[in-house]
Amino acid sequence: DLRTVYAFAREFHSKGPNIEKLLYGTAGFRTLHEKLEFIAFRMGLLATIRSRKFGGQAIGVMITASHNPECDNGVKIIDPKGEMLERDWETIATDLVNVPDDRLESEVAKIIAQEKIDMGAQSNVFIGMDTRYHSPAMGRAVVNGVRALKGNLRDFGILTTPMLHYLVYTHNVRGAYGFPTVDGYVSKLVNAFKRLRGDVYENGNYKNFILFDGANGVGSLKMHEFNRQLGPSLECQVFNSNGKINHNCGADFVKTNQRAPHGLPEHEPNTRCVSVDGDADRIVYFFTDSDGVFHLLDGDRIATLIADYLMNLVKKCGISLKLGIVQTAYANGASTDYIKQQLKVDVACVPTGVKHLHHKALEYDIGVYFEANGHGTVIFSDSTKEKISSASRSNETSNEQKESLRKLLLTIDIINETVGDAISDMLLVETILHAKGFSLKDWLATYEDLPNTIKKVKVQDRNIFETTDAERVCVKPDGLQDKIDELVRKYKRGRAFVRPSGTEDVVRVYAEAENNDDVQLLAAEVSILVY
Ligand code: NG1
Ligand code: ZN
Repeated sequence: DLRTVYAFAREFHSKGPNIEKLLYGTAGFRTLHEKLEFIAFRMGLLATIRSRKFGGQAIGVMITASHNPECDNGVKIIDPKGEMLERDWETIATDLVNVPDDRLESEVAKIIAQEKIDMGAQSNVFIGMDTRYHSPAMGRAVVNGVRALKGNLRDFGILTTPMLHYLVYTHNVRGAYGFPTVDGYVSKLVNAFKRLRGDVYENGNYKNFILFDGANGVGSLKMHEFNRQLGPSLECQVFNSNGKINHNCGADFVKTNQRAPHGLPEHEPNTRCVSVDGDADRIVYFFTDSDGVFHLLDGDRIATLIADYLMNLVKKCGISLKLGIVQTAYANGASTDYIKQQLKVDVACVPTGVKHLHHKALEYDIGVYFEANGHGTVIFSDSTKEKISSASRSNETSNEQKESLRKLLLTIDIINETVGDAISDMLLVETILHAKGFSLKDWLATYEDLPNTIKKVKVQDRNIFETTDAERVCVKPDGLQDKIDELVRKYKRGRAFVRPSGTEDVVRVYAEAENNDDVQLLAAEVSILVY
């Protein structure tokens, strides 16, 4: 009954006179939390309608602003296969959020008509949220949206973003991919991890101790649940678990500032450390060496480590599969060279935002995709999985090959293929370092990063900046790219690009060059052009 919807909106979740245009961006809607309640309500409506379109398959609504400061929040929708919301519906979501209160009713009716939704069909909305203090209020607004359209819902409370993706997907495939509960998720990952590790927890330079910066977010809470099941196989000491979310800590702080987070407990030099972000879908590794020098191992590193490991494993299995790595323009130039020249693996560059990376990775038998900031995962095509399981059943497969196939299958089980997942990525990296007998120093030695920096520039209107070629070339304003090229040419191994952020009201300037002084100069010069 659309009258009820309208009444709800007016009374509890009014948009009011707000006319600021809001966009469903790369991470859904994200802004100051005060501005978001009516959006959460409307996303509750939309998720209910979307679920009916799929005959009652679960649709997820996640309340989080990920690595943003505490004052921000956000809301995004998860599609039935655990993927990000389909493109066309991003536009529908944007339109729904931007109509004034008195047009909400007709806009909802329009969507129902256009999408031919049977409003008598089943509907299931799964809700999850991060640990921000305003997330429960946003969650209630989503609940009200779902109830207004008489949908069913399950509120899972505090969850990591990747957990909600997993729950939506496993529910819809009726457990084929794993048991559709948080416990089922933890067990799936930990069981595979333990079986790969075996009884020998340490190997060569690999020690089974790690320091885990939870960014004062949901990752720290959930890591405790993992720890209970991991037992002695991996000793993971969690810190930054109850302060202000992302404040002076977490993956974004560490990557952006290229320094260790606050709150790091006393430890031996060279100890393996990780930082995740506020909703635990991003991870970076780091350590401080015996000279007190900080070293970062970011998403590019993780991608190359995983690709190298999987390629060798596939080779040993005696099957042939095409593996590719997908990066964005933010990938360090040295990592791209290493992939091409040393790993000799296909590498693609796509625009920022996980959905672009995910989409491109689908083109490979095994697609490894990571943003430099540590957001990413690996996906295996259906035919790849079929090849692997039929090879492991075949009489022509040698025992040695069967052992490699067993490892490959377990590795797939550790991976959350639906979306980047900090904890799953960590367990995978730990498995690889253990198998190789690597310390972080050994891993770091595979290639040398070019010095680099990302600057934020506040501009009057970031929408005047337009890019092409996976954001590496700026086509508007006119002439800007030529000036950037001119600057870049002055620096050895120089590279720079500018693009408007999709999540903050800034233009981002990236620069890299052979030495740090050059990087700072180049970044400053390009920033002045933008400003
Ligand atoms: P924007 O604000 O569009 O640069 C940031 C990250 C992305 C991605 C999104 C979504 C950088 C440079 N950008 O996007 O990689 O993670 O947030 O959260 O890190
Ligand atoms: Zn995140």
